[in-house]
Amino acid sequence: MIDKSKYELLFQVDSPKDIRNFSARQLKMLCSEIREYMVDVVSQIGGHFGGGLGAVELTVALHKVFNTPEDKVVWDTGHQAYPHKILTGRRDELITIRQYQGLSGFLKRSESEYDAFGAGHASTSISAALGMAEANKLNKSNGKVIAVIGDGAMTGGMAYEAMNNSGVLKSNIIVVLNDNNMSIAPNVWQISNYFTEMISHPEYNRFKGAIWDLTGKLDNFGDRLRRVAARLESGIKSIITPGMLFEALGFRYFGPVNGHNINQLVKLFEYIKPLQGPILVHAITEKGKGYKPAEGHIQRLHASTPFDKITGEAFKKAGPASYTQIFGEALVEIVKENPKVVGITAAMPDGTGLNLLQKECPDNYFDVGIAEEHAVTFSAGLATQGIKPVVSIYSSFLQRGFDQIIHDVALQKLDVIFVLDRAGLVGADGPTHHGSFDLTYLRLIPNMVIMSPKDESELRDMLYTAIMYKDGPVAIRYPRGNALGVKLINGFKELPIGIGEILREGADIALLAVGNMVEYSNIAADKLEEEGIHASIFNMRFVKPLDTKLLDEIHNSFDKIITLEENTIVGGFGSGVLEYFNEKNYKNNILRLGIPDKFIDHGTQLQLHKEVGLDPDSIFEKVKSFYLGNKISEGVVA
Ligand SMILES: Cc1ncc(C[n+]2csc(CCOP(=O)(O)OP(=O)(O)O)c2C)c(N)n1
Repeated sequence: MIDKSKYELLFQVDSPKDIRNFSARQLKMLCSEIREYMVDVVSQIGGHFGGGLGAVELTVALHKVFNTPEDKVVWDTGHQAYPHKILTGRRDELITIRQYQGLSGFLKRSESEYDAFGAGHASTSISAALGMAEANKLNKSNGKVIAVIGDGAMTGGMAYEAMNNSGVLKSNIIVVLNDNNMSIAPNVWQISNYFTEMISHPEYNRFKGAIWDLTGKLDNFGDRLRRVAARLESGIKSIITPGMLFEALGFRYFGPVNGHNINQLVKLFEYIKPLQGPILVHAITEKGKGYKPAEGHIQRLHASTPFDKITGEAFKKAGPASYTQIFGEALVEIVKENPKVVGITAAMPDGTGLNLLQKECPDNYFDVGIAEEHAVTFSAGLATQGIKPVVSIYSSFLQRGFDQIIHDVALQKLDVIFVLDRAGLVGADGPTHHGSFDLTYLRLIPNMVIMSPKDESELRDMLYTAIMYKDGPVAIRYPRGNALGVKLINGFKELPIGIGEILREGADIALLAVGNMVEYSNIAADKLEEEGIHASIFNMRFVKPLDTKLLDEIHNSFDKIITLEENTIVGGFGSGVLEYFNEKNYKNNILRLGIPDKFIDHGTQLQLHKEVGLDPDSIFEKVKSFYLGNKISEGVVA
């Protein structure tokens, strides 16, 4: 699949040690071979793309200059680390990335000693690197610690908390700001406007040129001149450079540098390597650098399914519209009728479907940056003034806003609507991105209404119901991927809060399902029929408040009951049913099916559903065994 013969250097590099003696010419050549290899691999199997292409020179320069893995490079978010994986002994395995049992698409400490810190969620690198730098002090180690963070990740508040703390501690930490002016969508980082203005200022460029002339000659002069030069440099910079913000936080600022000039980067990293205290290197890069079809389409090629190498066009799979699309369209319909409704995204307009609102009703649309916790409290503020915020955040990213949901929204009973896309197992992005916990972390919050649609038509109605509800926060959660393709009716229907429905009647066993598990239960029930087992299926719709009237009826009619949810088995829907039955002293046999209490790796959604026993076939087997009184290997029997 990969023609190795066209690579002159790449297949000689098995670890960073192999590049430490490379000449300037070889480094340049290696960079272009890494790019070509990334295009070769990712076009075949899909994956994150633009960020890695933009970080090639940074990666090579860091591994050339620093003594990794003893020196620690902490990559923020981790999607841009493909070149890092290629250089650190995982070149041949790259073809397995994001595939079941293959390499992770992000950083993973258990995968390589070069992955200094696990990642997947943004804005964590500086905090982690700072911890390592302080640990070095305590351990009396001289190891260097470098955090590499994108301008998108710099929109997350945690980065500033960590920088502030670094400045106070005066830690030996190097932060490389990989500034390509893009998040997944165009970045909403206000500071980048300031940078752009300063960088294009002629006076700044004159001074910068002079400083670089001087620092370029430093090797020929002694330490004293180095110190004088550093003072001069910082004196001038404190007046005019774009680094004033960082310098105010206690960082020495170097930049902006061309993040694609490998030799300049190597020189700079060699210069700063012996320096003490917090340092920030500001590298200007281009997302998708070096791959023509990505230019201008970089949003699409942030991460891609397999694509045509020549045109960059993704090979599309046909199928029903996604839940994301249905939600995005429904929200536009609602906002057009009711301009008090607004949509909020945390840097994921396309991923959440809010790009449709951005296009159709830009005044009702907010992208707040990669700042989920801020998104929640911002929405709470909007709600206090009679605006109806619909904040759409992936289930796993909303974990960031947990306290804000409790303290700023629910406690004040504010009408904020949380729309959780990517609930359940998301597939190739793996454990950092699985939406395994939301039913649990939302269910414990007073005043919260939680619903999950069985199909896209119900999603539309749930969104409308949430808009009409005026008694506090509502959460709607649905899975990644295509909906069922059911026919949609015009307009919306308001659903009664806390009321489920019976979808199928059978006297032998009751299946109580939420969300996508309703359809899976249906498929399993068809198979059970063939074996003479008649299951009733209840679409519970609401995880909170539970339909207790329906639960009472189910208690009266069935001995054996199974709950199904694509959420951790701990504390979710099934737990809620158990709690209710316990309160009522009901003694039915209950089996809970859900995601087991462990982190689930990556793979396709289908593979992962099979792995955890939540695909229709496994459900069929489990229901049958439970009904027949056999031992159940997965799932929890009360
Ligand atoms: C907490 C969190 N929210 C959202 C995301 C989704 N996400 C992944 S990469 C990315 C953009 C990152 O932009 P930047 O840091 O500039 O890196 P680039 O890809 O541009 O190199 C976003 C929003 C995430 N990984 N973590």
